[in-house]
Amino acid sequence: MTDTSVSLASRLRADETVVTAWSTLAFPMLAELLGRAGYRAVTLDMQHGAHDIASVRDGIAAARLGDAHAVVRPPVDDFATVSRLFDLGAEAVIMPMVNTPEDALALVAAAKYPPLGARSWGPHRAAMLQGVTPADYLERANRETIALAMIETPAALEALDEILAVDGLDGVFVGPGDMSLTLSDGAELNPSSERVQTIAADVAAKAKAAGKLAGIFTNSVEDAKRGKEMGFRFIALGIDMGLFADAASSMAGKLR
Ligand code: 3PY
Ligand code: MG
Repeated sequence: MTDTSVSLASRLRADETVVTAWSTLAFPMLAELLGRAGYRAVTLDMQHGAHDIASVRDGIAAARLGDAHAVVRPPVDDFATVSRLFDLGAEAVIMPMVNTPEDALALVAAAKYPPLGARSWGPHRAAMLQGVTPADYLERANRETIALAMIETPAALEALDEILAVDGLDGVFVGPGDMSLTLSDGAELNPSSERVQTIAADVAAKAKAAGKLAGIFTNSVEDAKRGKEMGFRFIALGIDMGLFADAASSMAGKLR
């Protein structure tokens, strides 16, 4: 069971490893189920998953009910939604396809209140969910809401040092699938390749040197363990559809 009164930010900053489930099915109860099943965090995916703002609104509360930290990935370049996700109680946002320091600055502007950013005031649901007063929410917000920039293209790798230097950006999150696709100009999808994994290790080291958090998406227990050894502390492992399909085919196979 996760103690969600301890924030995701404080866990990660204390170098704790947090594994997140990846939620694509827009049924909030599944977010609760994943938390109750033992995941410390659940990431609701609006980029490739079926989540919309209503399922995310309910999914964030459901994850919390299941004692899991709620994280959301918004659609590409949808910076306005970032503020809204924090307003709804997300503890972290993973922005896909951040390719330039300007993208990272736009993320920080949406994620952080002044002086770091330009987030507009209205975290009513977040304060209610976390059981804090608006004043307490404001006092903690810039520290406790985590903005992560996905690094998953050659452009992002080229600009990595500048992205990591953006004040207010909490960290980076490697997308090895897109990285394999973009590095090979569409020829290969191989998130576990040595090339991608070597680059991922470099991203983790650079993030650490810059004093930023590092996360990664993984497709197997082996890759998750490898990611942890590389220094990643926020590790995605297990997509709801895959978990369900594996369990279903195993059960159906037993009955055949
Ligand atoms: C990637 O691997 O590209 C991702 O975005 C993971 O979802
Ligand atoms: Mg991706």
